Amino acid sequence: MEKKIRTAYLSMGGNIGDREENLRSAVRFIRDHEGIESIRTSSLYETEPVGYDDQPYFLNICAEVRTTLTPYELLDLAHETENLLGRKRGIRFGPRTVDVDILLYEDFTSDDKVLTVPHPRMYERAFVLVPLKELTDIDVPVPEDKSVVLKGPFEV
Ligand code: PH2
Ligand code: MG
Ligand code: MG
Repeated sequence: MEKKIRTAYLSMGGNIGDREENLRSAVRFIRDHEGIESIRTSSLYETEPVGYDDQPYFLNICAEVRTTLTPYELLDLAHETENLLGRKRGIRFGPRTVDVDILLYEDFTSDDKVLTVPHPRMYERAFVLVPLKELTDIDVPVPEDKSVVLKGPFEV
């Protein structure tokens, strides 16, 4: 049976090492997966850390993927991507090479131990909403927020 193609939105960010190159590697790795039909990315933003102050500024982007993966398979791919880039789990909200979060997956919702979609904190975070707004007309409140600064186009 042919698999249906779904649209999902990801948030990606990091603040350790070569931040931009880490995001590029992450996007390439996701793009090259057989379950990903296409990926479209936002501009690149430099953002003030949220949740834990004593750490470097982040680079953040959002991505729209068209995928045949289920939400849980997409989550596995997000974790594989983080592992590839050597992410070590440490302080909650603390420094990381790359974090890949599922924001939205069509009209799918879940709130179990493994996956919460929509992402529970996305509507509070300018570093998510500002790049997300570039990719979709869905109704997201976009804060006027100096904590998020456009760095320019993001090219993979
Ligand atoms: N991710 C976090 C916590 N804080 N702050 C910024 N600016 N960007 C992030 O991607 C980020 C954060 C937890 O995932
Ligand atoms: Mg996160
Ligand atoms: Mg995460």
